Amino acid sequence: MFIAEKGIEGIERVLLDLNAGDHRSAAFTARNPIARVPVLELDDGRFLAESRAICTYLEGLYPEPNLMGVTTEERAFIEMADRQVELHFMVMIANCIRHTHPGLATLENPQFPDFGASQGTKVLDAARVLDARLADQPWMAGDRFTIADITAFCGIEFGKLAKFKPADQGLVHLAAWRDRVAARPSAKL
Ligand SMILES: N[C@@H](CCC(=O)N[C@@H](CS)C(=O)NCC(=O)O)C(=O)O
Repeated sequence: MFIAEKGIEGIERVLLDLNAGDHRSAAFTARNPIARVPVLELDDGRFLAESRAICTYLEGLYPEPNLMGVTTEERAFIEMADRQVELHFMVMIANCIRHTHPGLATLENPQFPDFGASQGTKVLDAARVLDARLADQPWMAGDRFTIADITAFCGIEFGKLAKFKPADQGLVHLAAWRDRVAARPSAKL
């Protein structure tokens, strides 16, 4: 989604089948020893993992449209919003699904369903905080669309596997924000 928002062309996409264990192959762990996607292969043959690190790199190469902040102050506040939605919203959604959904049993072995359920409760608490934030501002980090919106949107879309829908919870601001992001061309890829 970040690549699409930037309009970057020419990055070849290689899809892996995680349930088949493609990311645990020797060929892939040579690229990222912790066996996680995504990984960006640079022209000089090095491999860059971690979504946010990849985004930082692409933001440097393709500064427009800016998604991570221009001034030091703006960069810091966008990073704060992005890390909050990643670590205190998306990770809980991921853990809830990874520990409760049968389709994730291959990746999360052993699963701890009680832990997953507790994470699901915390997702709702975090979602209420985000809903309150969006009552006062149009986007996750303030008055413009940024990487924090991409991270939160990916979390919410993943959350569908746990039947988490902001509208069903009465989170009207979060639901309206989600629909605004979903209408962007980058969300349709
Ligand atoms: N912090 C990493 C997380 C990467 C991650 O967990 N990716 C998942 C797919 S969304 C994965 O590779 N899962 C493989 C597994 O759980 O074995 C990032 O932001 O890139």
